[in-house]
Amino acid sequence: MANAAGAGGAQQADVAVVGAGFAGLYLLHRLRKAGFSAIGLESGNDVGGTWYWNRYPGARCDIQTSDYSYTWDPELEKAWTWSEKYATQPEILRYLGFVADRYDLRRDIRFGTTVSAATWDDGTQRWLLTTSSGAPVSCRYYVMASGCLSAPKPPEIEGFKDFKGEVYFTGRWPHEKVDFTGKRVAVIGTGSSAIQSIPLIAQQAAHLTVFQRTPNFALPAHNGPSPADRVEMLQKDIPAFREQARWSMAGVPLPPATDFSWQLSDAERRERFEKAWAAGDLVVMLTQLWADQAVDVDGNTLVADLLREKVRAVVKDPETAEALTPRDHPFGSKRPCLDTGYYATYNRPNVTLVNLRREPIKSITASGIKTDSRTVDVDAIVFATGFDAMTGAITAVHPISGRGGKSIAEAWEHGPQTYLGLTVAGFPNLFMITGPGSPSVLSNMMVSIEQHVDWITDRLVALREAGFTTIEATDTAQAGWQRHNADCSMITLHRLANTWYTGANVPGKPQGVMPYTGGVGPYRGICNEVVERGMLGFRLTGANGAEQCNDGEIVRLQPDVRLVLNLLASMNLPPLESFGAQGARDFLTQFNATRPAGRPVGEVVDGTLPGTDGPLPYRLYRPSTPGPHPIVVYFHGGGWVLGDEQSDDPLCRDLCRRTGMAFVSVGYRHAPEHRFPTAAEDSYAALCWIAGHAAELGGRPGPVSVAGWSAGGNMAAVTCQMARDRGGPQIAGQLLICPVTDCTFDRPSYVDNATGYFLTRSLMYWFWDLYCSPADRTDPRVSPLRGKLAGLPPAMVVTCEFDPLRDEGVAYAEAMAAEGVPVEQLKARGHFHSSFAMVDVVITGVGGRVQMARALRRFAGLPVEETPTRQDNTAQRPIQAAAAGAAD
Ligand code: N01
Repeated sequence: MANAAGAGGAQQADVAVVGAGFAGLYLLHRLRKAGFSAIGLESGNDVGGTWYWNRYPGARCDIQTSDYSYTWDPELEKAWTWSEKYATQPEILRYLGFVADRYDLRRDIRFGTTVSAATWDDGTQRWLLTTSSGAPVSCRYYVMASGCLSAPKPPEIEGFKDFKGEVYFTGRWPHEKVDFTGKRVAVIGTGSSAIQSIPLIAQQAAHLTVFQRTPNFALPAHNGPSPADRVEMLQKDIPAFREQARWSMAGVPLPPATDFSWQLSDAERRERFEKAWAAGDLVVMLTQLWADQAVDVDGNTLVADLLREKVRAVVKDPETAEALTPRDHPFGSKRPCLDTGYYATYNRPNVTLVNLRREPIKSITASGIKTDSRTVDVDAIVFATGFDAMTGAITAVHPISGRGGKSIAEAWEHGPQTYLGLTVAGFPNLFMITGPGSPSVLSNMMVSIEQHVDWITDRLVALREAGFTTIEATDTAQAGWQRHNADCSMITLHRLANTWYTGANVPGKPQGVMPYTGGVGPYRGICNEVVERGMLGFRLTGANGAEQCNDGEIVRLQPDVRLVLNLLASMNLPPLESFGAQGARDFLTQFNATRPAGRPVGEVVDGTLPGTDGPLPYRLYRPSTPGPHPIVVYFHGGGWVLGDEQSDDPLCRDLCRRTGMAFVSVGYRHAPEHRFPTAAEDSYAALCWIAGHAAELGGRPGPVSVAGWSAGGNMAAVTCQMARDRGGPQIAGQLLICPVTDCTFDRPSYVDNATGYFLTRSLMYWFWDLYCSPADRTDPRVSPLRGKLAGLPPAMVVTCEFDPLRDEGVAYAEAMAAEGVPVEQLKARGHFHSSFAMVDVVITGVGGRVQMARALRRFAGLPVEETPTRQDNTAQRPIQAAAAGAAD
């Protein structure tokens, strides 16, 4: 309980909490249990938050209520039973009232009170809050539990004030019953609120006119009792169910689909889709169809097309059906909706849809709404026009002034900047629950709210125990978090739509994906890691000058690279070199069998070609476009010891599709059976044969290009030097991906990345030892950096930040450039040695491979802007931007 009086008449509290919704109530409960005095400030006259304000007809949750409940007290879970799969707003509000009573929370909340200003005082190291009623509040910590969708967007339509009829906002619905019987009603907007309310308003109104700017994807809720399988799953082991939700991607215990769309037949895809449609569950439709549905435009289009069919199947008037069909954004990139009879409502004779894309609203008049081509007179207008989401409740409601008097609105002038979505540099002791930069609205809010409340409360306890009184994010940590968020947003498709997730719905708002798209489980892991690493990225201060600042960035790896490396670390594998050569080969075969199969290309042909000492296998990948195609001779990775012509299959397929060029992957012989210079000589012999038999392979005669990854990059570099020195063949260009270029092991990347990034320093030592005796190591056929570099073909050299081979790749690129070779470098930030080979696993590698494909096309004299297939999630935006996501 907060003290009633203190210095200057302010009410004193350890913590002030704005908002008495799900977040605020749980926080007040936890703070009290932890022995802090706390005061809740709530503008509504009772608890409920979003469920207090959003009382419009049809308002329900759209995450199953079994998942949309508090989980922090097992007794509470037993004490409440939801009546439906998706509870109504009144039932959810009753639940929150029940919780407030059960834990006696109302006594700490000042209702009907808004904060008019919050100011940090550096002298007292406290926040001072002025409020609309009651005494000001002085608190050590200030927590915004004010919700993500709680600041309704003002109606920015001209003439709004002239309307003489009834006006309603879905987000501020009156507490009294609203009766539309016999009335002409307009609804503006077709987001979740509109889609829930339109069918019910249509049942009452004499006529309903819906003004739609952008159609949205909506699925039937199939509401009713909670599904038996769900109830059974929950009841079988409640703690396990909850724990699984906490570590999932979306906060619901559903492991994501693992099959890729191209591995399924049309019939199999339809079957999955219909099953998801029948489930009536957004999370099922968003995550359970195929692995590429949320990360790849093509995989997503397959779902979106099936959803679009459903609209046509219900809505009888074809023009109305077309207008209701979303075509401008991938499914899931804008918040999809759950409906009950939404599309069928448009078959009613008393409902009209006005397509604002065809006839925009010009103004609101005294009697109705005027578009470009008609005036619709109405008795009531319902604004279902949404919210100034995520930042609105923090910047637009009251000024929050931090260190030096700077307001948070100023700090976020160009978009929200946070550390972990929880704190803001320059605003000590300020926390946000589910703020921008945290998973919040892209997750089951219950899971995210509880995680934030627990994290904050645990930190406050730890600060108290350690004698610290302030906590503040550092600029470095915050900038790193922004970068990490931007990296995450390159994986999903949210950035491809204009939505409230990106700020696009509010005129003038800075744009960018605001919620964290990396998933609630990974996010939880990161928040825990911040603590484990000594409050990394926070400055803590206390009495007598006590200070602790462990500065740094919590995530420097690309998000998907981090997941891959964490997974590998959790497997606790012995070092690869400990298996011996054959054992390591067997391991690689098994490892490769578990990776996503590469995507289809026009044709794959296996064959042999004559090598220096007998036949060598090759695998030819032909694009689906008519040939002949320019040829790329490809050399696989594996440290001259492992791999074969098929072991980089997904990468070859990917580059074949992106370039529209034919790839011939060569099976050169390996050490220790065949030591240096066998691999180099085999590779050169294969190059000569392929160049000489281009037409036979369906290739375009003329210069070929070479490409390779890792030791294959070494082969590609070496064969270019051999071809130059031995009279051909002519090479159009070389793509070297993380190549071995030199036998020196003391460059910084060998030291910095010696362990922890899969390719280790000791594994490289082992490869070198098996392939090449020390006396041979300076030979340019294995250390091309030691060779003559003038006169080599144009090159693209790709290096990864967290790769022992990074610096020798950069050195090779620089040395070639110094000798006049045209060189393009791609320095992939946050990536590791295998990033670009792990196609469809390391999604953030897409931008880099787009850039590589452009280089290969340029080498071959093909137009680089042409995209042969629309296979990656970068297809809808400029390729340069895609590449920038992966590279510095
Ligand atoms: O708001 P919205 P909402 N002229 O922003 C249109 C959650 N929620 O309140 O798309 C004409 O989605 C706007 O058009 P456009 C849920 O997360 C949950 O419906 O910008 N039209 C859009 O159609 C949801 O996503 C539940 O082109 C204008 C609509 O108004 C979030 O809250 C229920 C306009 C606004 O849709 C917000 O949903 C309800 C203008 N000037 C809400 N301005 C549950 O079931 C805006 N529009 C849990």
